[in-house]
Amino acid sequence: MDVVHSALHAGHDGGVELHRGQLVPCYECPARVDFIEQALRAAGRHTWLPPRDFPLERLLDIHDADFIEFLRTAYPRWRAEGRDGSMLPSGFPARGLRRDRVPSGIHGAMGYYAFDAGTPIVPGTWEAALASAHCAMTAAALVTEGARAAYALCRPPGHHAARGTYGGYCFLNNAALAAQGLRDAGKARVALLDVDYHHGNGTQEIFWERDDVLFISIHGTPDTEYPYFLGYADERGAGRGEGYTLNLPLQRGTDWARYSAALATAREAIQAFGADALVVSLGVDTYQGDPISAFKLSKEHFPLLGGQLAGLGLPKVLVQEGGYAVEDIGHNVAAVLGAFDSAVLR
Ligand code: Q9C
Ligand code: ZN
Repeated sequence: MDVVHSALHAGHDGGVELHRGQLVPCYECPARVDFIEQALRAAGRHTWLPPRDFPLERLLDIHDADFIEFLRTAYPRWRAEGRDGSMLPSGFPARGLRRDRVPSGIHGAMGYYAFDAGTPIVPGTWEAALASAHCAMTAAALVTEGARAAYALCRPPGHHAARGTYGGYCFLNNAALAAQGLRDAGKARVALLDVDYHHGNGTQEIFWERDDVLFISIHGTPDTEYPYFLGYADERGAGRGEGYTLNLPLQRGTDWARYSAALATAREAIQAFGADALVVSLGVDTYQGDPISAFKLSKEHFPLLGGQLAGLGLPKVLVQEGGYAVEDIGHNVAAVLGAFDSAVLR
């Protein structure tokens, strides 16, 4: 399978996050990519490609222009105040506060565009996020040019990033950009299946009112799990998009039996939709060893997950999202991709 990868991810490093009341090194770290790369190179049947370049305007199909401008200039603005280290916000426009104007100061602006204090911006963040988005867009281009499947080794991840907000370690919505790329190249109906442990709130928001992209997410219930404020089963889309969002929230402790039942429901919905292509937001933080998640999938289940996805028989763009059990992330990603490779000819 084609693997699209950029070394620029490594510049997004050294950040701290507010985690359960403490500042800790960000769980979303460069070593994640090193372990994935190692495992995929050991598998030996992948073609490694750099991302292509795309005009900045392509981001504006998915994100607001002021948000892109904020991300691009955020760290220099922080530096201009004489600060270094991680940029983190300390206040948000919650209920009762104004969100009709963006404060001119960097601290207020950060709170306006962020929705958590767990997503540090550091000097290399913008370049890394842009390269990550380009990896996903390149993978989509490869599929529109005839590849049966392509994998974007995206870091930072993307599915929490919405039209004009960032959080959950995500800045640009890589999977949404890939789906848009498929649409622009003539795939009429695109299914986007999010199997990351956390609800893909950003992707859901972006496609909420669209009927050309079906969004399905299987995730830990927001009643107890991040991002807490989106991802319930009664969220089904609006306007033309009504019925084109499907949330399958599951309890903490969910095992493969329950997980695979939700996966079967997702597969049926993708088939009923009549998708021409599939984007997978591939988080492997459903793994039992994940330090910030609570599902019970073990190593033997990732080839089964891959087989279920591959068996849909559609052109597929796989986009890396979460997975924080760093030592095992490579094994689990390679297990999913391995199943794709053996099923690709079917
Ligand atoms: N430090 C992805 O898997 N952290 N994002 C919650 C606050 C947010 C996960 C605790 C977890 C986001 C792409
Ligand atoms: Zn996640």
